[in-house]
Amino acid sequence: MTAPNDAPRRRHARTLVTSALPYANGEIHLGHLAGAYLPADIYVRYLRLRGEDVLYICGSDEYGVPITLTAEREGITPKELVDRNHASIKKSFAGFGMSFDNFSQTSREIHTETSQTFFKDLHDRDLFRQKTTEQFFSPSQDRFLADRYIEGTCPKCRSENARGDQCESCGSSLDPTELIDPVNAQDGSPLELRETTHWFLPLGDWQKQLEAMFDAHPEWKDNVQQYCRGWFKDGLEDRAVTRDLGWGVPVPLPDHEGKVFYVWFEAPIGYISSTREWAAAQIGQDDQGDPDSWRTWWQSPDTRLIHFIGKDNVFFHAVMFPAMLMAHSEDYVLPENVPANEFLNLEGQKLSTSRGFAVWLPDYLEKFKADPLRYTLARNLPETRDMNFTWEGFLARNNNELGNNFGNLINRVFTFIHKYFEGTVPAWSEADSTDLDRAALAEVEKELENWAAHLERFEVKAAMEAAFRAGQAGNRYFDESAPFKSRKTDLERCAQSLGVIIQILRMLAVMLAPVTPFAMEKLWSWLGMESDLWRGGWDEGRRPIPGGRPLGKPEILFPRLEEEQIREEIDRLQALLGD
Ligand code: B3M
Ligand code: ZN
Repeated sequence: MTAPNDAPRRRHARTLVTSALPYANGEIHLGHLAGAYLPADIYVRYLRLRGEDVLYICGSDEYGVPITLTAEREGITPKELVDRNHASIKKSFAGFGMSFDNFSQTSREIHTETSQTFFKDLHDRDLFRQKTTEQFFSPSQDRFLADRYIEGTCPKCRSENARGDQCESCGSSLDPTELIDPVNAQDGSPLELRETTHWFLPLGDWQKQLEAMFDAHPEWKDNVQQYCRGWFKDGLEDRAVTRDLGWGVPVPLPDHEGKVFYVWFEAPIGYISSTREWAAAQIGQDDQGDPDSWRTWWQSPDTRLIHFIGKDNVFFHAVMFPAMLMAHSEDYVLPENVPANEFLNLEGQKLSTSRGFAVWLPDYLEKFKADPLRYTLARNLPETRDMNFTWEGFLARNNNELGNNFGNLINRVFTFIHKYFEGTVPAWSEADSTDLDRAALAEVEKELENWAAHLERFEVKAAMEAAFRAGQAGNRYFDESAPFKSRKTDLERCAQSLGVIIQILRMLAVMLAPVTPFAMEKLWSWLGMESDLWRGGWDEGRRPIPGGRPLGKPEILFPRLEEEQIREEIDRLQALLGD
């Protein structure tokens, strides 16, 4: 049997996958996971299963005003704050099973150097424009203020607490100079307008090429295509790439004291820095180590670059960063796809981190395992519209789907074989198959193909539906072929049925591996598979397991959860809603 959809994928030699760099100003919550992280990890694990060359890059995004303010509030330095948050984010991601090849920090030296060199390349070829504008300066804090830290009266609705970027009362988006009586939002102190000079990337210069990139990718998701087509229609504007701030990568030019890169200029370059850091770390670990091997991943035309993001980051990944890559004097690859997800709601409401209305990953991991959350989110991914997470839904997915549909089947089969067949795969053969056997195997194989075809198109939710249907087919076959009955009447028939079910479990292990990797690594070893699941396990997963092979002793893979275990979580969220 030929593997599905090989042709389009094999044109590429390798795939570089990135997930949006999480902002190091707090913890990861479920909204983040469902947007840029879990779908990417599932996709990467799928490619590894297929034996493809893939590199999965991420890191924390550590500059910008909110971090300075949090650090000031806590009485620590910004570097202390981001180091602490980075460590904690990294730990939570590991607990959740995120399989990054490298997870860096933008406050590291390698990123300073990479982003400064990148800037110089464009600057020295005159691709930026310098402009002088007037911006609000706080004499009491001795710094320029970002728009959202300026407050005043809204010129449109006269509400008194409008922010410099927008008025929450009437929803108008504002320029801070439009505010009546603007003051420093933090301490109410007066402001002065001062002239300041900044560098801008004229995105309009790259619009034609950007549009050509979009034309070449009609398969990109509607949300990405539509947002960007809208911006092209209005005409792309110049975007500032520098700011007057103390916490950021310094602009590497003379007479630029106090100027740093705008976070959205340097953060995407963080993907490159993190790849360089990975390449440097390979030296000594493998003989091929070469500090320049990062170039293969970014500059070789047979690399496929995929950015997983939330929908609020579309502009920067589908327009701004590609324009920067086009502008660079070296040939960088452009994104092959930018799978952007919509938002995840919680118990029917918008997440709000400021109100504490969210579920944070470290809290979750203190009480529950990673697999059930990965599975529940994967079944509810906001791929084409906003989706909703509820604790009741989580309980139901865990008990009914992971527990009943998959876990029980696996457990019953293994226990039965250990009890009556000395723990080895019962003698079976394709030649001895009945119509029922053949139909069941064909159905599960079909779902395995559907599963792979969906993942090729970044349709993780649909892939999980195929896996679920395959589990249902397995259960139906177990009930209909009824080895628990034939054991007493026809031992050969019984052995044949169990042999067939082992083949079904082998395919289920493949389909569930990317979403519930902790449990499936166990099942893979119980099945006596020899290959590394994450280095081309797919091939072995497609080959029949012969009779006579010894099987491992099973344990419960997906323990049931009880209502009282989620009660506390529901009550905490309900209390917040009541406020
Ligand atoms: N840090 C995501 C966010 O906080 C942002 C992503 C950067 S990716 C280069 O919205
Ligand atoms: Zn207003």
